[in-house]
Amino acid sequence: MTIHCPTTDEDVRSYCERGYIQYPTFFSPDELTALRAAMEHACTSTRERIKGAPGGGRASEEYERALNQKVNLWTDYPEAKAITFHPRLAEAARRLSGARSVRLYHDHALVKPGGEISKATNWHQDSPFWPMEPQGALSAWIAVDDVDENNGCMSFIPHSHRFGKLEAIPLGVDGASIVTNMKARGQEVAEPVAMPMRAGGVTFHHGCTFHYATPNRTDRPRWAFAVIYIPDYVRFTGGSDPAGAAGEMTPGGSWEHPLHPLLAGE
Ligand SMILES: O=C(O)CCC(=O)C(=O)O
Repeated sequence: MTIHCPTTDEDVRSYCERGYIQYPTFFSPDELTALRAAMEHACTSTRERIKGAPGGGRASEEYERALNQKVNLWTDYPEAKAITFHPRLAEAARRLSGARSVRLYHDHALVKPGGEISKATNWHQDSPFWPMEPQGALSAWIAVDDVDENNGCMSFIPHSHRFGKLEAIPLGVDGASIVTNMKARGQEVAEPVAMPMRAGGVTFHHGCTFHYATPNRTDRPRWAFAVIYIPDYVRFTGGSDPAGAAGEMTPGGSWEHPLHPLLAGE
């Protein structure tokens, strides 16, 4: 099957250089209508944050002021699965990460509440939270709403993935920031680049790229959906796995498991 993937060699070069890339019109807004309905259902029902995790994987109230999150919607909602398994999206991730194939780590709805309570998503890297080595895993962040700096669009620091994996930054703690930490160590950190885009736009970012999202100053929640891809050259390092497969995988081994299905390549 031919997959019409927009990712060119120049895109791969730019992603490797900067640690992120933006596709402003990856999906049409109509392609996301069913996903949005599934996300709304998951977020307004009793659906756990992380299914099977102790206490449903509930995050602190402070954390939920930055993000209301539901992990692995693909296991419950065919409408979410259609996007999580979307061949063009997965093929873009495969090409950008220089992999022969990519597997799913997990998907997640990322809903930033609006209004006074809304908080920024602190500057952080994703990789310290992922049981993976070497680095190379990446996220596709899909704008389900139009996003800008008024309602919680993402920002990235160019080239920051080159710092490699650093410390985990708590998202529920005011002022915690990997940028502040690095500057305190005398490191030069580039200026951030904001990523406003219309619904249907997608950014990909490397697991070590510093990223942030503004608080949502509007009175409506900001809806986004992210899919995280594991390149074939990345091993499971042991420890916890939000998909619930940790006990059935070998530390140091591959991510081959039905809960981490192959999404592109072979
Ligand atoms: O949606 C957000 O506010 C942050 C998302 C994020 O940090 C991520 O997708 O890695």
